[in-house]
Amino acid sequence: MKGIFSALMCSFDERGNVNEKGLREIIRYNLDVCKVDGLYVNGSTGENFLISTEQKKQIFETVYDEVGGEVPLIAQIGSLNIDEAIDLGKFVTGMGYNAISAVTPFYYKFNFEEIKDYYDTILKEVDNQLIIYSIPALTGVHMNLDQFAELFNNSKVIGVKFTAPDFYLLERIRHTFPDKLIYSGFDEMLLSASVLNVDGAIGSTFNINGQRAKQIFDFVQKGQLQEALAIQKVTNDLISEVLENGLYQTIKQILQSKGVDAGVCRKPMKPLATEKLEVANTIGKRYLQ
Ligand code: NGF
Repeated sequence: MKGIFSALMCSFDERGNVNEKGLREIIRYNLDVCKVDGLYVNGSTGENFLISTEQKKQIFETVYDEVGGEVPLIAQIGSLNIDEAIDLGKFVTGMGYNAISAVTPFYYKFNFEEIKDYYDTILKEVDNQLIIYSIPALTGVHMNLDQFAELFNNSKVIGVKFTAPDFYLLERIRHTFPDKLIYSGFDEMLLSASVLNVDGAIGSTFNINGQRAKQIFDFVQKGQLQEALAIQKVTNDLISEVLENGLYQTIKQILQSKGVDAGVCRKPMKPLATEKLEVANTIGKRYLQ
């Protein structure tokens, strides 16, 4: 469960249906070319919050089938509808997913007691281990060290996917909970998080740039910071251009240019205009041979 996990992309057709053949190709690219250590399924990058329960299950099944035990799988089952979260948690647990993960409930500005109750309720019903998905910039949910401690009190909560640029809090969590799994969530900050001894990272750009992410992580583990920095620099050049051009659409187009049927993004995300398609292809050629 340690190392570089891709926040797996999903291939959708023009009508928003899951393209299973394309999804399998994305998985193979991740495993065979990017050589990632695991997959995080139906996260933000998987456009999870834009799809139906049936589609989520279809994706969980297809991924499980294609991976066939090659790497560990984490299923993001978090939903504002707690019944859906429990249903999905049971579904993936029955299939054999190594862990579940759930984004902190958002939109209604839940207080911390409600957030804690959300996780405890899921874990009473689902016989699996859980990784908290904390992404304050998108959810508006900011938790402090004491609140993480309360969530970690539940022994089935085995870690956190920490997607925030708060290295003070990250260091405090690492120091206070040496036995919990901590995954860094911002790919452009992988080196800095690795220095703080995170156990791994989960990210969108690993779908195309997983090999460099693995190198950064490995160099830091070996204490070779200058080597890690050189690769983080190229990685950040790539990430800046991808962000500028449209994050998920550009990653999909780069995959497409590598022969992977990555499809399009779900509405309301818009397809790339022609000039931006060309920019995406150029980024792919420049950084990912
Ligand atoms: O896409 C976002 C939104 N964050 C991802 C990652 O934290 C999301 C990150 O890789 C994720 O893991 C998931 O799909 O659940 C960024 O895309 C990357 O660092 C570029 O900024 O913030």
